[in-house]
Amino acid sequence: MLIKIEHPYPVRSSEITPEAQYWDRRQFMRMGAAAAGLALAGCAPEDPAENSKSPLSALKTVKTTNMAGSENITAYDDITHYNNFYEFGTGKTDPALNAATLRTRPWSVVVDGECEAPGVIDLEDLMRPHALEERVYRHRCVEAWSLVAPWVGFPLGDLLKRFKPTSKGKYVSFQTLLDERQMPETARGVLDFPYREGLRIDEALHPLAFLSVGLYGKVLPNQNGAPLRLTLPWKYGFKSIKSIVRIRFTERMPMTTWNQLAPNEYGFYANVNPTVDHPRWSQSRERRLGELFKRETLMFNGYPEVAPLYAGMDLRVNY
Ligand SMILES: Nc1nc2c(c(=O)[nH]1)N[C@H]1C(S)=C(S)[C@@H](COP(=O)(O)O)O[C@H]1N2
Ligand SMILES: [Mo]
Repeated sequence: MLIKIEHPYPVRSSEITPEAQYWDRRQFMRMGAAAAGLALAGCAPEDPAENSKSPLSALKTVKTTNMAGSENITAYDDITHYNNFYEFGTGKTDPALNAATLRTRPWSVVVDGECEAPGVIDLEDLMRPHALEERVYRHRCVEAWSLVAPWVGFPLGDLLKRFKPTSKGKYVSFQTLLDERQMPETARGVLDFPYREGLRIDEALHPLAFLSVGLYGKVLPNQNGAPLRLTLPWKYGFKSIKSIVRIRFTERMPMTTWNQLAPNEYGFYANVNPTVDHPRWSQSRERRLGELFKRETLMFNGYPEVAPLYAGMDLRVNY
């Protein structure tokens, strides 16, 4: 991001969870603890979520979709200890250290603007109509690190449609909680808090756009944006706003935090695009957390199905 801090990530390749192991684990769990316990004790695949001794509760999902091909799923410890969440500090390990002060219950979200059914809705009521599913997505930060994570949540569009956006609802804006008592770092003003993000309505309704409430089969850790965050796998990470308290339908393109701060560096669209460099560094390659060598960054982060959203647009201008 704007504040570029050199923070070489320690490579611990032993912590990579090969995809096969994660899926084996899911099968293992489906077999039932009683039968599997005896037969497979000692050779059960590692479960990084359990190894982390996460006290977070497990979430029931109806299906899993792997949207990262044969790529390894990043270790739970890496996904939860290398974060951007400036409300808890600008260092990559700060959110894991500091986000325990965030209170995620009770939690309510204001939905308003250009829609027929605005309201303040409690998180439980917000989630109730939605069956939770698991999506394995690539995530690419504008700072050129990346990861693959198994998120739990539901499609953003399913939620938005419940509020019946009107024909004037051409964009959706999102806002993060701002509470200095829970987020003491926000007093230092490194960003113009509250953190804000936005999407064009057709982007928000695209089936890939996801609202996450969990990670690795469990409730979302605070540092990853509990209790509710966007997950937009074809866009740079900063679009995936965390700890959302407000969703607003608007007629005009909304202001967003990074675009407002440095419009020449961070566009509104922020689609992952290896052919358009950041003014201060290349976007052609990335380093996956836990891996030694860089890999090529893919157009739309490897999600070409979103290309029709941008048909006819010059992606050099609309970066
Ligand atoms: N509220 C808020 N949301 C945020 C950020 C932030 O600083 N504050 N950082 C963004 C950036 S730059 C990235 S890369 C992702 C990181 O998500 P992760 O920590 O779950 O990997 O969160 C995004 N959402
Ligand atoms: Mo990012």
